[in-house]
Amino acid sequence: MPLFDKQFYTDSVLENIELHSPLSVSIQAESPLGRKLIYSIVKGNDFEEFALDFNTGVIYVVDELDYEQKQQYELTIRATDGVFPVYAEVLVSILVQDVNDCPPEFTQDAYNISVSEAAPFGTSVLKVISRDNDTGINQNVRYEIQTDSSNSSEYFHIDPEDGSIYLKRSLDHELHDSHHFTVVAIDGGVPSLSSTAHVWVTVLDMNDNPPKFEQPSYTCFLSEHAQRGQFVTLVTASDPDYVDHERLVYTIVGGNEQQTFSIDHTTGIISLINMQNFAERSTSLLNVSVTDGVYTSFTRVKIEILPANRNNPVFPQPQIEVKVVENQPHGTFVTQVTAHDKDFLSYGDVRYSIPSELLRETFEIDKRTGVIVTKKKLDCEAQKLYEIPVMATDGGGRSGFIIVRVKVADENDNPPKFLLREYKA
Ligand SMILES: [Ca+2]
Ligand SMILES: [Ca+2]
Ligand SMILES: [Ca+2]
Ligand SMILES: [Ca+2]
Repeated sequence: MPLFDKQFYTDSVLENIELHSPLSVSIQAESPLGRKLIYSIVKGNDFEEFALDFNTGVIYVVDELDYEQKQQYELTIRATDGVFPVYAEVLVSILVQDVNDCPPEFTQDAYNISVSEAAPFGTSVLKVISRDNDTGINQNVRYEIQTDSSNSSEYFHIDPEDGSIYLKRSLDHELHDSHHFTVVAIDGGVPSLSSTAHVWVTVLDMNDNPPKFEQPSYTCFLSEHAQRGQFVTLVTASDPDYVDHERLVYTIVGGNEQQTFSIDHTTGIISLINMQNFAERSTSLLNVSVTDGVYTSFTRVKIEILPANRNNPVFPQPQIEVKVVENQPHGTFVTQVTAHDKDFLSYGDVRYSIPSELLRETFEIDKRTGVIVTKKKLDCEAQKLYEIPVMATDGGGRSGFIIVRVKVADENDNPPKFLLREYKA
């Protein structure tokens, strides 16, 4: 009967061994009769990963081994006498050794998460998990964030040991409404293997900004003829927070004591609603607010009333009478007339004139002050009385009149005495 040189054999082989490589184990049996022996595998090679040289007993690996599938083989090798049907068997234990041939694998290729911009730094937002089918250091995984163009690594930090992702700083929906980065899992093999997964972060909007008026102040004009319900102006505010876009509320908070104006709370349209006393002042100044429910901002709305020319200039009396001593030099003061006009601006701005060409040869009026002076010496003997029509005209062409009666006094008399005598008579 053949006799093996060992009671059993062991060998180990890397799982990535090249096909048709021999194992290092040397199996030897001898025939006591010195006859030639033939080797064969009789058991443990169901899938024919191994082949045996029947002459030499050298075992070859002929199909791929995979530590992750099968870590050990027990082959039964038979040595048979070439002449007589006698044989002996021995066990060969083949241990498959792990090599780092499995990359870590994430449980998901992509992670989609939503994080509120109100979440403070340090918040844990996600935990990525990977598996590595190797053993030992070949399956020890560490995690990293791959730096990418959008600088997401400024915002996120990953625990290299357990894959937890934290906020390094709080997010800002208004700045970036989403982030994307890749995480990489790297095993400890030499050389190492790695794989990546995408992380998509949607930044949820919160109300963290105040609304702002498009203009710090508004000026608009409204005719004095305006009617009830008439559009006055529109104020508009914007809010960087998307969640507030439909939420802004406008209010008049000052300058509207008589409730002359109203504002539409949602559109910001200001209209005229109370006609009572509305044109009393030429300017109204409203303080208008806008709020998103938390933050409030203000603007000023100046409403200028454009006047209508409703009134004539009016003199206090229809006529006045004055006396001027004869023979005074030209330029002598005669009198000053004043007319009033209730309208605003140019419609209330009065100019004076003497419409009579004939009288303008003798008298002159300052068109602004209403001061009348003589243009030449008066002669009591030639004309004792002048009746000067004076016209006051406003910027809209409306006018009023006064008659200025000028009595010419005799210079031979002492004027004060003359007056006294006149009163007595
Ligand atoms: Ca591995
Ligand atoms: Ca492996
Ligand atoms: Ca807001
Ligand atoms: Ca926001």
